[in-house]
Amino acid sequence: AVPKAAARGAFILFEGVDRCGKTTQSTKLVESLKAAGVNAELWRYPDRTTEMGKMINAYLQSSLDMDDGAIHLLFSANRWEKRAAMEKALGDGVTLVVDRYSYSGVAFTAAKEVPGLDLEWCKAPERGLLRPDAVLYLDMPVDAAKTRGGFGEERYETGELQERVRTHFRVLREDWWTIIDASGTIDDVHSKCAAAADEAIQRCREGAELARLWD
Ligand code: Z5A
Repeated sequence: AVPKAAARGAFILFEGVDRCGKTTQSTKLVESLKAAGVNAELWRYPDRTTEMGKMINAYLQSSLDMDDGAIHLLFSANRWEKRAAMEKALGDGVTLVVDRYSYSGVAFTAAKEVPGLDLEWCKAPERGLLRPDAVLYLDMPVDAAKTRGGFGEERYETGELQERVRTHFRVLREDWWTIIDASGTIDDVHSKCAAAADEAIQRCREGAELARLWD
């Protein structure tokens, strides 16, 4: 008999405004998946470790200036440079828990309201990248997120821009996303994330195919 192909891993994405808890929850989810015997890894965008990522890091920390269109394309290229590695890991059965991705890319650039860089322009370079199997959108008013530690240290961390980012996330939302109230305790939010992740992992085990943005 032909051996059955191993199940692929799931692509589970965390999105939401700054300080809503994406890093906390994505880290916790990977720990709990590993403890349950799931082969899981934490990835994040921007990936500041690559050459492109280093330029993005310098831009975010305001030590480098760049045209708004150019930095948008660089954030996108930072996902494209990792696309094949993501696809390989998923194919090898690794579940990828990802902290931010294309939706942040589109929501942030569109929120800058630069003439010509509308939502459709922002989405264009993202088309063809892998589509997540689940988006866990941590929902939280910007005013509440602002009270959490660390807000205000990087380029985009102003209340006004974050409000517009939240509005754009709302436009980008699709009905298959899981919207999670991020104002609960870390454990409450985690249990909701873990349930949604289990469901996505199960779907992938049952043969759900990888899709692409924005098909
Ligand atoms: N950006 C872009 O423009 N284009 C792109 O394509 C991409 C990104 C991918 C860097 O992102 C910037 O790049 C970001 C978007 C833009 N700009 N901004 N602004 P980043 O992911 O590197 O940003 P970050 O600074 O690492 O993460 P964050 O979004 O600011 O935070 P978070 O990950 O959502 O939250 P956290 O670090 O888990 O938690 C924040 C604090 O709250 C921390 O002290 C926690 O202990 C606390 N916390 C967390 N959960 C709770 C609960 N439930 N209760 C109480 N306190 C909590």
